[in-house]
Amino acid sequence: MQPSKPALGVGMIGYSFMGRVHSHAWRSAGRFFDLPMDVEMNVLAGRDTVKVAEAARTLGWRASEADWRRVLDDPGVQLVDICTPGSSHAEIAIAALEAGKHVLCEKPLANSVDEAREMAAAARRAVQRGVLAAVGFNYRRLPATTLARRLVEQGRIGEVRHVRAQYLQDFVADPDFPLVWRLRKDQAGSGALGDIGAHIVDLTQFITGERLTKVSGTTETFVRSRPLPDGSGHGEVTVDDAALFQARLSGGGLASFEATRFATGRKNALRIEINGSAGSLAFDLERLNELEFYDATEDATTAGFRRVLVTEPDHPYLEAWWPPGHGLGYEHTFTHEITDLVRCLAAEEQPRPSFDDGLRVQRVLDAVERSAHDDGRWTAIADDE
Ligand code: 4PW
Repeated sequence: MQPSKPALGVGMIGYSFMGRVHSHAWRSAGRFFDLPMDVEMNVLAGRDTVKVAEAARTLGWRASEADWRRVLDDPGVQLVDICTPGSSHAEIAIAALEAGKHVLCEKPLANSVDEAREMAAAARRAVQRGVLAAVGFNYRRLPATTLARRLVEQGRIGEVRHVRAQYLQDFVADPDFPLVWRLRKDQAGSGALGDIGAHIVDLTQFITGERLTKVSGTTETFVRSRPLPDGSGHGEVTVDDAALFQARLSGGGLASFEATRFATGRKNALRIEINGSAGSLAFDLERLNELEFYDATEDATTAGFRRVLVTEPDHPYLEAWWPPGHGLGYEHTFTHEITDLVRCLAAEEQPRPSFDDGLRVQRVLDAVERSAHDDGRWTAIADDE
C-alpha cells in the first residue's frame, strides 16, 4: 500500500475567469503530476450565495461560502487562493497569512506599491511561522518560457543586450465594450499596464534573471466613456488602455515594453525577444509551443533563427503530458503553477514568484505611471527594503 500523502485543503475566493482556470488547475495537477500532497478542493467563496453554490458544483468544489472571512476560519483550509480583482488582494492575503493559511494570489499582486509592500511584509512575517505565499504570474510556467530561462542561465545567448516585450490584446477596441471592472481604477489599479504589462515585466525579470532599474513611459486612454454593464448609462474609464515604456536592465541591457488592449487582431499576443551577445530568443504566446533560438556562434553561412518545437519529454513540464508535437495550451500554465506551488509547500521552500517578486513588479508599474505623468521622465525603481 502507498503511504498516504498529507492533505492540502484549498479555499478559493472568486470564480469568474481566473477562478475557472484555477479550478481546472487544482483539479488536474495531481492527475498528471506526482504531487507530494493530496489536493482537496474544499470551499469556494463568492459574494452571491446562489451563484457561488452553482459555480462550486460546476467547477468541482465541495462547498461554497458567501463570506470569504469564513474560509479563513475553516480548519479544513490550509491554502487560500485569491482570484478576485486587485482591490481586495491586500485585505484577503494579509488576513489569510495572519490566520496561518498559505496564499496564492493572482497578479498583479496589488493595486498600489503601498498595498504590495504591506503584503510582502506580511509574507515575510508568515514565513517565520512556516506559512508561504506566492503570486500567480502564470506565463513563467510554460515549457517554452522556462526553457528560455534555462538557455539564458546556461549562457547560450551570452550577455543580454536587448529585450523587446509586447503584450497585445484587442478585447476593448470596440468603444461599445462595457465598463467592466478591469477598466476601473478603484478595482483594477491600472489598465493594460497592470493587467498585461505586469506579465511582460515579470517574464523579462524571470527569463533574464535581471531587474529593471529605471523606466521612461507614456500611457493613453483612447475611449474615455463606456456603457455600464447593467445598461443604465455610461461611465468613465479610469485606467490606461495602452502603456509604452523603455527600461534599463541591471546587467546593462536596454528593454522596451508595450502593453495594449487596442491592437486589433491581436488576441493574446505576449511576445518577447531577447538579443544577447551570443544569440537570441523569441517567444509568442499565440504560438505557445514554440521557441525561436538563434545561436550567433554558428557558422554565419548556415546560422539562422530556428523554431524549436517545445514538446519533447525532456522539455520543462512535458514529462507529464502528451507525445512530442501534440502541444499544450493556456490552461496548462496554471496546472504547472499549482504543481510547483504544492511541491514547494511540501518541501517547506519559498515558492516563486514570491510576494517580494510581486512587489518588485508593482514598483515598476508605479514608476511607469509616475514617469507617464511627468512627460516620460526617467524614473528609478526603488530597491526593496
Ligand atoms: O493576466 C491576464 C488577464 O488579466 C491574462 O494573462 C490575459 O489577459 C488573459 O486575461 C487577461
